[in-house]
Amino acid sequence: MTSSSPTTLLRALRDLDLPDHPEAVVVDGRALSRAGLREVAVAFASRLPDAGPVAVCAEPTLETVVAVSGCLLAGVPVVPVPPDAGPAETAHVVTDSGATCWAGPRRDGVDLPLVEVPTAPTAGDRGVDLPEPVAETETAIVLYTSGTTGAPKGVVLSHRALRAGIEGLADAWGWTGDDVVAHGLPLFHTHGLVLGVLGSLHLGSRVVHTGRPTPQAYAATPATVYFGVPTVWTRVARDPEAARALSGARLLVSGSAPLPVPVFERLRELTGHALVERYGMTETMITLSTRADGERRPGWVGLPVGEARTRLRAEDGGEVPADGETVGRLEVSGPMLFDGYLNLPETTAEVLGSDGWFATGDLAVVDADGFHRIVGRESVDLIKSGGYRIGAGEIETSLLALPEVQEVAVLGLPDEDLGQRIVAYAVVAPDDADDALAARMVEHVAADLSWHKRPREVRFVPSLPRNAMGKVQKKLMLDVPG
Ligand code: MLC
Ligand code: AMP
Repeated sequence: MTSSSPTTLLRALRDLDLPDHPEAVVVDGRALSRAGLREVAVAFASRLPDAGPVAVCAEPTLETVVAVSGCLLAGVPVVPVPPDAGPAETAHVVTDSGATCWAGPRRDGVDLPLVEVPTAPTAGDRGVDLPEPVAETETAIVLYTSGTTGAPKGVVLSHRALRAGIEGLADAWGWTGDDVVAHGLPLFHTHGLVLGVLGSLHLGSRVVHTGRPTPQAYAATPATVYFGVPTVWTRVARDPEAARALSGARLLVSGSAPLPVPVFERLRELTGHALVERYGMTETMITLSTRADGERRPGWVGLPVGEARTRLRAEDGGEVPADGETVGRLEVSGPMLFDGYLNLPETTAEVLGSDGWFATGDLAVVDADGFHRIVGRESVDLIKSGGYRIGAGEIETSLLALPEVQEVAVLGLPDEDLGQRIVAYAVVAPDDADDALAARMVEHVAADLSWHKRPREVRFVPSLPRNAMGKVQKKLMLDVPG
């Protein structure tokens, strides 16, 4: 085993060496200072029955922040579970991760021991020692994310990966303890949890979770840095009053999906800010970003962040010229990469080479200055809707469980608000093809998988276009107007 330095992740929380604030972390209107958070997080960790992993029902609450922080301070792997995950998805995450206990609101079908999450110290909690830091190569978090087929995969990220990713962003964005970060994103993904919350607890900025990320909620939350997925920014751009309220910010940052150029332009008019756009993945943290002190170019995601390195490969594996035009497959390397997909060594080996380069599945161009533009994804089966990554395959599998559904193909169609909206093309008996079945299909996915994976639309079709091998020709379907 190679030796590794002790983790310094969550430095500002562990060391309490930067100025504290009574509202260092605010979620849903409830606040903790950093010292207060450290005390309850350590108390939570002391209640854990064993070395985990700990499944945390990651509602946007202070309890989620306490539980996740406690696990990280104690070096116990944490597994955030989407709070709206249906029984099938919850059971998969709990079983696949090998979680040994559950924190947060109970969910049907989960029979793990429940660990209470304190948000105020009780007498017995006082004076619990801060755990010694684990090696930074240890697993910090397992984030479940969709692939093109099958159930979500557990992305294993070490303390080192999170720290390297966050520190890269500190450099790119001039992000310091003087900042106040505001966002209203879910606390079970990279963007809202790892960057918004853990980034702040590492760098010492205050962080305010706004609740649902509405334009009004952002406008009502004073901050220096606002994070949003493009859907959030699209909605802000349609609300001039809310947009203008953000003019005094230091940075407005967009990521998790492509920011439409008209939204960039409209927000520049309304707020005076050219948004910082950054590109990342659950597997890689944030790879590319425009810089606080550099050029912001609409439609482009900028330069490698921190120690991240990128390269573009042609279909034959050859190099792609840095001419700003030739499209290549984007590959990434650096200390912020994941360690692999949990329990899936073969799937991991398909994308993460022994040379340390990870094939993202995204297509990009790079110009002579090293500026990158993301052109799209190689597979039509990975959908981004509202910034959520959703596999067409998992929705198809879920829908095929309904006896009426004979065949189904799920696509992400362009959508002004969500970027892509999930549309299910279903073959059913003519007598079954009615609104009631369509509504039941939507409800079925929302309950079986999760709310944000539900199709926004169901289209009944007589057949699906297939090639000679019987494979559905989704690219052909995308070209046909609905
Ligand atoms: C919401 N609703 C529900 C529900 N959840 N109803 C029943 N059950 C549930 N579980 C209701 C709401 O109350 C609301 O009703 C309506 O549905 C719409 O809610 P919404 O929250 O506005 O949903 P929607 O419009 O679909 O979502 C837009 C969004 C959301 C932007 C808020 O997509 C979102 O939070 N996206 C963020 C995804 C994300 O963080 N991705 C990062 C991945 S990490 P009503 O009646 O009030 O309208 C990553 C790496 C990187 O990508 O690079 O960052
Ligand atoms: P996730 O694992 O949920 O983080 O999703 C990662 C995917 O989101 C990437 O592979 C990209 O396809 C997409 N993505 C993230 N940020 C951007 C961006 N700024 N522009 C375009 N696509 C993005």
